[in-house]
Amino acid sequence: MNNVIHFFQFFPFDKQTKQVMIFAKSYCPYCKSTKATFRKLLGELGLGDEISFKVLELDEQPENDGSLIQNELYEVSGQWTVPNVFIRGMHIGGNSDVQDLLRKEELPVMIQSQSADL
Ligand SMILES: N[C@@H](CCC(=O)N[C@@H](CS)C(=O)NCC(=O)O)C(=O)O
Repeated sequence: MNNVIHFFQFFPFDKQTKQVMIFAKSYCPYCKSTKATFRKLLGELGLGDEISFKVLELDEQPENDGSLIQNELYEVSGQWTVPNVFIRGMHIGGNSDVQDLLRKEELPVMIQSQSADL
């Protein structure tokens, strides 16, 4: 039996759990933008301690685990590119989606709202 890592090991699908999960690649400029956006926003909202913010760099995983996780991400979300962002287990999309939500002032709401609102 091998030790294949599955992407779902990295975040709970419990919508009550306040978590932002970003699948990224360390060299990807879109990922850098998304990570910076969330770090800034969580800081501005004073939620740095309250919300778990996780980043998994696919290109820094051992062996070909990153590719396997990327395949699974595609199966689950229909999205192949990174960043691939989830809030409370809900698929949000890539950097352009994140920046759109930020512009429309919907991102803070999505981060803060209770599960019933989503
Ligand atoms: N429109 C996408 C662009 C993302 C994108 O093109 N990411 C590149 C890496 S910089 C990618 O995932 N390429 C395919 C791959 O790395 O497998 C977004 O806004 O997130």
